[in-house]
Amino acid sequence: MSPDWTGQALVIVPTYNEKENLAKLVTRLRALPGDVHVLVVDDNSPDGTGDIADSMAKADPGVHVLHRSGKLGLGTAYKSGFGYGLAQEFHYLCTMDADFSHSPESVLDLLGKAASGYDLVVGSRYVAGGAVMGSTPVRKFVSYGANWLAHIVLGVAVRDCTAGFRCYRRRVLETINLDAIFSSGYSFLIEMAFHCQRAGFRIGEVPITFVNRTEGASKISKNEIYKAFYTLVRLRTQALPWEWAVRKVRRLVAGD
Ligand SMILES: Nc1nc2c(ncn2[C@@H]2O[C@H](COP(=O)(O)OP(=O)(O)O)[C@@H](O)[C@H]2O)c(=O)[nH]1
Ligand SMILES: [Mg+2]
Repeated sequence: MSPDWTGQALVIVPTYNEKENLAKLVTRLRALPGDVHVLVVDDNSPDGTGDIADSMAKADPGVHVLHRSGKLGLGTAYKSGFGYGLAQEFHYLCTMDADFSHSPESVLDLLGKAASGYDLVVGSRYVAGGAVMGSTPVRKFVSYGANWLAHIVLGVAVRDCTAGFRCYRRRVLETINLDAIFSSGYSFLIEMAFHCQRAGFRIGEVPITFVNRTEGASKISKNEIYKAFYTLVRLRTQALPWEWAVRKVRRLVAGD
């Protein structure tokens, strides 16, 4: 029997000014097999995205909405979504952008792999079969560079640790102390990948074709790029004393 997630999956979609994309995206997600629910986490988008989400939620109990007071960052939007999804007893909590960079149908690939025994599944541009379409050379360089640095500096094994297209099993989100995650913005993704690996969770990747958005504007700023570098340094320096202590205890136990 193939793994089943029917009625157990929630896709968290953080939104800030996504009025061109949201209704189409939610419709495609709700058309997936297995009654995949959708949670929109909207930060009081000035373009009225929150109202679109509300009217869809009114018409379909499988659509949920969280409204926040203002633009509080991508990382904290994920955290709010996780809190909601855990309280509602979902077992698979996925995250994706609202802008169709992540194909709604590929959610099934994430869920399939998670349900087959993986704790975190990442929709990855940088594994065999993955691709990037329509991105500018600068953006490609930044994304590739951030991933390379996360690998070199932090030892993160996930090939695409800045990807926001993910599926977490609920036990991951119950185990990792989300309140202790420092990053409020895009760096949250690197930080979560790092903590999941350290906690020993089984992490898998499925190839995706990332298509740069054609509607609406990207919200990533230069500031977020600087913060990502700071996150790498911060996590590295925090991790060092801890690793030293583990090595010491291991040596003591081994008696040398
Ligand atoms: N709720 C919320 N959503 C955000 C925020 N910043 C970005 N987003 C959403 O997060 C997703 C990723 O942002 P996006 O602009 O696509 O980033 P990019 O793909 O790196 O260019 C999109 O669905 C955005 O609308 C934020 O501060 N709050
Ligand atoms: Mg995007």
